[in-house]
Amino acid sequence: MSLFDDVVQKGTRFLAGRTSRRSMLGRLGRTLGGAAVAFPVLPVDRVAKFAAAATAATDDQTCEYWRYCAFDGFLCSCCGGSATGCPAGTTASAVSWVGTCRNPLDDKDYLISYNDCCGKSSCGRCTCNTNLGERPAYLMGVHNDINWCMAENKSQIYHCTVAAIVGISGGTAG
Ligand code: ABN
Repeated sequence: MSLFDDVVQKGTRFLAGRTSRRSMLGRLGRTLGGAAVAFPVLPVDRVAKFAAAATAATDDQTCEYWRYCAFDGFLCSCCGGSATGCPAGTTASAVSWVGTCRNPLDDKDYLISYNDCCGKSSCGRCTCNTNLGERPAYLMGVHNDINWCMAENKSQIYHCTVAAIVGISGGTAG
């Protein structure tokens, strides 16, 4: 047996005599756990997740778009209109509800007016129900769970909903 083999064998026997398998596993587990905390795993995955959330917040055809924070209905931007414009053949309800949404691009709060678009059957695309700050019908100005086409409109048929900025916290929107 070479000297190297002899040293390794003695060292291994020494360790084996003093260490149980369970304590070895425990120590190994603690080392691996510590490494996971010190060097967080999957950094690329986290970056991708934040990037996707940021993109959604600025895409007006997703419910995550920042202006839709108090939304209830179908996004007109998916129904032939836009975030602020009713599709052809429909008109904006005379009565709206409002919400206050934070724009992630400037970190400011904006007053958003939501109008139902009336005159065609339900669009059925891009359902969105976010309801931030929404209240029951005793506070009509912030109540969204109702067909506002029923209020003083040529047609009472609901199609989709638009979201327009009407003010900024601490001033007015330009
Ligand atoms: N305000 C949107 C809406 C329309 C019809 C029914 C419920 C909610």
